[in-house]
Amino acid sequence: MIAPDEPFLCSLSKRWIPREMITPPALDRKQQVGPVEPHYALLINPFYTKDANASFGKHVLTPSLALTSFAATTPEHWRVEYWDENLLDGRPPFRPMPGVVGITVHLTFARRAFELADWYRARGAKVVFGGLHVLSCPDECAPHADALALGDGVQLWPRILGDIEANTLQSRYFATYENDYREDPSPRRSLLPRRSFLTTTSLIATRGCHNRCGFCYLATDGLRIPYRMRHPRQVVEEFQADDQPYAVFIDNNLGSRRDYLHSLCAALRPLNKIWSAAVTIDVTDDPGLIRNMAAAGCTGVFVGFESLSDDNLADSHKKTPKTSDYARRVRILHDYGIQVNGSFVLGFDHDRKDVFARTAEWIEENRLECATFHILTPYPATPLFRQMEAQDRILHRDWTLYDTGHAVFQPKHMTAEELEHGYAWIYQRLFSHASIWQRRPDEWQAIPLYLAMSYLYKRSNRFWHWLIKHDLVNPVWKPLVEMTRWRHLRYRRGLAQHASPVAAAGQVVSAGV
Ligand code: B12
Ligand code: SF4
Repeated sequence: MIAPDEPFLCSLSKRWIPREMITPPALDRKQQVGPVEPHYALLINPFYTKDANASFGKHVLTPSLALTSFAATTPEHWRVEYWDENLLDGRPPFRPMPGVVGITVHLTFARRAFELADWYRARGAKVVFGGLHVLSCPDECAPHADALALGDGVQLWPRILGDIEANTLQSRYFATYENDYREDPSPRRSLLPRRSFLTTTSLIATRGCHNRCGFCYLATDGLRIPYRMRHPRQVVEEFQADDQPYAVFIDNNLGSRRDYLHSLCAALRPLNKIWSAAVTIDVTDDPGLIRNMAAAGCTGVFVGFESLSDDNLADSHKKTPKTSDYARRVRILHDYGIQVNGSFVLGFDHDRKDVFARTAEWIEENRLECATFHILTPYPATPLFRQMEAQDRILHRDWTLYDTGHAVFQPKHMTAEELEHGYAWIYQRLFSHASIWQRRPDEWQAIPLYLAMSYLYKRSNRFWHWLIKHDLVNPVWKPLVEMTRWRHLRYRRGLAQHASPVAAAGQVVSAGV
C-alpha cells in the first residue's frame, strides 16, 4: 500500500541528462553554404527536448511516418534526403544547399522548426511546413515558411513540388483526410537510417479513432479524420519488405474496428513476426480478438487508460468501460501473453494529490509491465484548450513546454508545482528496482527476458545516449528482439493446440511510445 501523501514526503533524485538532449545543435549564422541544388529536397524531423524522467529509448523505438509517408510521392527526378535531429548526428546538411526543405512541425518543436526554416530560407532554399502544429496554429507558422501544407501531405507534396518547379508556389495548400487510404503509396522507409532505430518498421494500417476525447489532437477544430483502413495485404507487404522481426503500429487506435483487426491478424499470422500497437481497453470486449492478436504476433499493447476515475473519463467524453473493470481486462491481455504499456494522464479536474500514489499502486497491483505518464496538456485548438482558456487557467503559451512533462495550466486540486512533482515521482517509482520486480511475470521462464528488457528500457539512459550517439540502437537490440520472437513462436504453437490461454508467452520489448 502506498500512502496517498508519499510522493510529497520524499525528495526526488536529480535525473541525468546530457546537454545535447536538451539543446538543439547550433546553426552558425556565418556558415558558408554550398550552391543550391534545385531538385534536392531535404526532409527534417526537428530536435525536441527529452524528458529526463522517461526512457531515452522511447525516441529511437520507431520513427514517425510523417516525412516518409509523403516522401513516397516525390517525383523521380527529385533527390530526397531524410534528417532526424534527434539522432544526435548534429544539424541538418547544407552542402549542397537543398532547393526545398520540408519540415514537420509539432507544437513542442515549433520554435526549432522556425529557426531551421529561417536559416535555410535566408540561404536560398524554399521551406515547406506540414504537421499538427501547422493545422492548429497556421498563422503562427506562416511567417517562417514559403508554403504551408494543411492536411494530408501525401496529396499535397507532389503538387507543391510541381508548383515550385513552375514557379507558382502558393502560401497555403489544403487537403482532407477523406480520401481512400488504400490508394496511398507505401512510406519510403529506404530513406531511414536503419541502425538508428530499434525497428524502422513503423506501420500504419488505419487512421482516425472511434473516440474524440476532448484533450486529444484528433479533436482539433476543423480536423476531420474519418476512420480509414488500408487493405491488410498492403500492411503485410510493407512488413515483409522492411525485413525486420518487429513492427510498431503507430495507428491512433488499431482496435477501433474489430472486424478489421480480426482480418488484419489473419493476414499477419503467417509472417511469424512480432508487433505492438495502440488500442483502447474496449478491445477486450472480444477475448477471441485478443487470442487472434496473440496468435498473429502481438506481444504488447499501448493502452490509453488515461485515468482511473470514471468522472475524469466522462468529462473527456471518452467512451470506455468502467474503470472498476480495467483490472479484469488487463488480465485478459496478460492471459494471452500480451504486455500492457498503460498510458495515464495526470492533472484532470477530479484528480487530487492522491492520484499519483493511487495510480502507481494500481499499476503495480495489476503488474503492468510498462507505463507512460503525461501531464494533462491543452493542445491549441482543442475543446480542452478552449475550456481552460474560458476558465482563465492557461498559465502560458510557451509551446516548448507543452510536452506533457510540464504543467501549463492551473490544476483544480493542487498547484502546478505539485502536479510536476507528482509526475516526476511516479516515473521514479515505476522505474525503481522494487517496482520492476513487483511487476515481474508469473512464469519464471519469462522473468530473465522481462528483467533484461525492463532494465534496458527503464534504467539505462546513459547507455541509450551512447547507443544513439554511435548508431548502435538496432545492432544491440536486435538479438533481444529475435530471442523474443523465437519465444513467441513457441508460445503460438502452444496456443494453437489449446482452446484456453496457455502460460509463458514471450515477454517483449517494453514499447513506450
Ligand atoms: C511515432 C510517434 C512518436 C515517436 C516519434 C516522434 C517524432 N517526432 O519523431 C516518439 C515515440 C518518439 C514520440 C514521442 C512523443 N510524442 Co508522439 N506520436 C507518434 C505517433 C504515434 C505517430 C506519428 C506518425 O507517424 N503519424 C503518422 C503520420 C503519417 O501523420 P502526421 O504526422 O500527421 O503526418 C501527416 C500530415 O500531418 C502531413 N505532414 C506532416 N509533416 C509534414 C511536413 C511536410 C513538409 C508536409 C508537406 C506534410 C506533412 O503529411 C503526413 C501524411 O499525411 C503520433 C500519433 C499519431 N498516430 O499520429 C504521436 C503524437 C504525434 N505524439 C505526441 C506527443 C505528445 C509526443 C510526446 C511529447 C509525448 C511524450 N511526453 O513523450 C513525445 C515527444 C515528441 C515531441 N516532442 O514531439 C502527440 C502530439 C500532440 C500534439 N498536438 O502535438 C501525438 C499526436 C499523440 C497524441 N495522440 O497525442 N511520438
Ligand atoms: S481514444 Fe486515444 S486516440 Fe482516440 S480520441 Fe481518445 S485519446 Fe485520441
